[in-house]
Amino acid sequence: MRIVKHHLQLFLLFSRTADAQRDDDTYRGLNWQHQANTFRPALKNWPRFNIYSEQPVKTADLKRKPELASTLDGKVKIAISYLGQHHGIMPNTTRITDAYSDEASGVTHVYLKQVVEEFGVANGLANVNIDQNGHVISSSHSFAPQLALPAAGAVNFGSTSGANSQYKHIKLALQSFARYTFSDIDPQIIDDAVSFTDAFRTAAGDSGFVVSGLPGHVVSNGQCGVARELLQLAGGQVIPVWHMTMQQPMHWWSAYIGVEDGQVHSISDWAYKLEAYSVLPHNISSPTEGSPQLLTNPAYTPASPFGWVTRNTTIGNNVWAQTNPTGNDTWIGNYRPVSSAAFPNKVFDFPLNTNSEPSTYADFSVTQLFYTVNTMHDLAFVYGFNEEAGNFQDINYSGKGTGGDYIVAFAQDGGSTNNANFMSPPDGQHGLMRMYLWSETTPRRDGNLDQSIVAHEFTHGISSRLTGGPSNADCLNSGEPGGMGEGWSDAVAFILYIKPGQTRMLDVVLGEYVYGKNIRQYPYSTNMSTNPQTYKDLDKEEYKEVHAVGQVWASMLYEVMWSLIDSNGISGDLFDHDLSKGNSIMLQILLNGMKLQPCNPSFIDARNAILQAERTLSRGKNECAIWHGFSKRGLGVGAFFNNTAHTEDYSVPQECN
Ligand SMILES: *[C@@H]1O[C@H](CO)[C@@H](O)[C@H](O)[C@H]1NC(C)=O
Ligand SMILES: *[C@@H]1O[C@H](CO)[C@@H](O)[C@H](O)[C@H]1NC(C)=O
Ligand SMILES: *[C@@H]1O[C@H](CO)[C@@H](O)[C@H](O)[C@H]1NC(C)=O
Ligand SMILES: *[C@@H]1O[C@H](CO)[C@@H](O)[C@H](O)[C@H]1NC(C)=O
Ligand SMILES: *[C@@H]1O[C@H](CO)[C@@H](O)[C@H](O)[C@H]1NC(C)=O
Ligand SMILES: *[C@@H]1O[C@H](CO)[C@@H](O)[C@H](O)[C@H]1NC(C)=O
Ligand SMILES: CC(=O)N[C@H]1CO[C@H](CO)[C@@H](O)[C@@H]1O
Ligand SMILES: [Zn+2]
Repeated sequence: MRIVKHHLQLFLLFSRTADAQRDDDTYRGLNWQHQANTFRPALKNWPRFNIYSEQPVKTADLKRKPELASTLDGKVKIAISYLGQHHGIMPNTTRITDAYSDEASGVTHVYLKQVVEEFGVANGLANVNIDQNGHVISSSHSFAPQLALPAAGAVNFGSTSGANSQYKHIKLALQSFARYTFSDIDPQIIDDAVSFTDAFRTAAGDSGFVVSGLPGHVVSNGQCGVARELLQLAGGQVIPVWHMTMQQPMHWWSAYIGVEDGQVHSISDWAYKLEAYSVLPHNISSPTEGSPQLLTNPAYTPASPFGWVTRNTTIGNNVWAQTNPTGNDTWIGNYRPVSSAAFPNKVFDFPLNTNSEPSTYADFSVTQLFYTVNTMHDLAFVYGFNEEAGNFQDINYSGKGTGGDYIVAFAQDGGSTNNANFMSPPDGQHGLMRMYLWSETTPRRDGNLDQSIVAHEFTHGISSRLTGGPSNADCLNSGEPGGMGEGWSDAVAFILYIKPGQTRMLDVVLGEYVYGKNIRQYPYSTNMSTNPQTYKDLDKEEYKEVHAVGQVWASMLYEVMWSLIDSNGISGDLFDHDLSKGNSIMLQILLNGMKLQPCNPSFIDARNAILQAERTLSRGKNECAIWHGFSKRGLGVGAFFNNTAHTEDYSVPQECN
């Protein structure tokens, strides 16, 4: 294990003394409202362009030529004519790539590609749909405007004749592709082994050649198809690109690489994978709230562009999940459930029977832990705990931050009981999560099934990496800062499970599924009798322990959350990242505040960072709501502390009264 001891930080859940395709959304189908999105993962400056689409029309101009409606050829003519009349597209600038009549619907689909000389524009596409009577029912196109196109004869692929003169450009492109996929490709290998054959044509009719003799770790069969095409860039220019297609065991890449600059402008993976997990969904915190469901492709693409699983088991870029009955530190060889589906699909569908001992549902348990940690990774990514901010990922696709640090998550860890913990070293070293069994009930219960506990543990990773920067893991270790670390973890755990319809009357207890009762002294509540904790409590002897301090901090954050929800409402799905809603604002300013605050923050530093985060996010619109939340529990404008005492204050700034 690469955890350096003096950087090691162990966060316990609680202290005994105080008592979470095609069917992937690459293919958006003919949804007229969407921009074409055939390119992924989203590269910076990836080509975005407008789609001009029409809603279905009731009448068409071509009613006058019913004879055309009886054949496919006729319908293609209708399509071409329609594009000319309605979109100004000249027939000599198009190539028909596909056309067929769908038997079931009777609709004829005509697909076209923009061409300049003989070269297709990869993202200059059109389609026209025609009903049985020859009426155009809808159409769309993303053709580059004529003005943006290269002048006649100006399209340059090094030389249009012969592959060898294009060699240096191809070499540049291959190196750039290899870098993108994190494989090494020695220029010498290209020099020595590569050969070119003029014999390649894409399904869409673009021509090029085949490059052979490439290293096996770059392309499985050593071969790569290279077609000459054009690409519209975000800025509107249309440039020559190599359209390279390369097959690897896990991927089948389709990349568009600039001829001149060797830049990967766009890349997509034809390996559409199905990932399915039978688990408690992310908004159901434990088996008492709901039953497992089979979820397909739950990965959130912007955060996990290649899905969650990189092999046939619970191993991926964000987390490796496995059992750990010995409680040891090693994970590579530990037990993991194996997908029941044939590669590249992955299906983890295992039974859960909570009436029997956890060991009987180890497969389910590891699957659940893998799902919950990945979900937390993706959600936190959406709210800014990304590669640059030091998140936990093996490969950092953005090239920012440090990779090599997926989370090692132990399910049913035998090292202890009735607890959970997380170790969070600096960016670049694995986070380590241990989930123990709980012995308060018969049969025993499994901490993995309580997603709020996993969320709590994961949040230690967020707060630890965001406070003081990704490479400093020593900012929330003990005392008040350490206590706030516990508080943030509880806070994220309750924020995740707030649902539309709930109000500030809601009291939240944590860990009830595994522990039979609240693992904290008081429920999180906006009722001061139910939860009386205030800033001044930090002076009490029993509040010297981090989880006790954390309860005070989280109790304040609970007030702030409801204050924000009272004025902004509740988003039904935090993944929507709807920053007009109270629960989403809350999660966002918590994470932004962590990035803003100093190392070893005091309550006051952290409160101020949250206020500043709000000002940056919403220009003070919610500032008073935040003050009301904090001041209710003694952290008002006049609160202060010195080495011996915390002094409460219940006031808010004048403009908030
Ligand atoms: C396409 O046809 C139009 C009209 O016939 C003509 O003006 C234009 O120059 C042609 N464009 C090309 C690229 O051949
Ligand atoms: C969980 O989220 C899904 C999708 O947003 C929603 O359909 C479902 O009703 C939610 N369940 C609960 C218990 O909130
Ligand atoms: C899973 O993958 C491993 C390593 O790639 C392989 O050895 C094993 O046979 C695979 N298991 C199944 C059931 O496909
Ligand atoms: C667990 O670690 C201990 C101490 O390092 C070692 O003696 C023991 O063999 C390990 N057990 C297993 C099953 O790896
Ligand atoms: C707060 O809780 C107390 C004790 O449970 C209860 O009597 C009181 O009505 C509650 N207050 C509100 C405003 O709900
Ligand atoms: C700390 O603040 C308290 C409350 O204002 C005060 O009574 C005490 O004297 C201060 N202690 C020190 C060492 O300044
Ligand atoms: C492990 C990993 O992915 N590291 C990469 C993160 O990004 C930087 C910058 O591109 C690379 O140098 C690392 O190799
Ligand atoms: Zn904790």
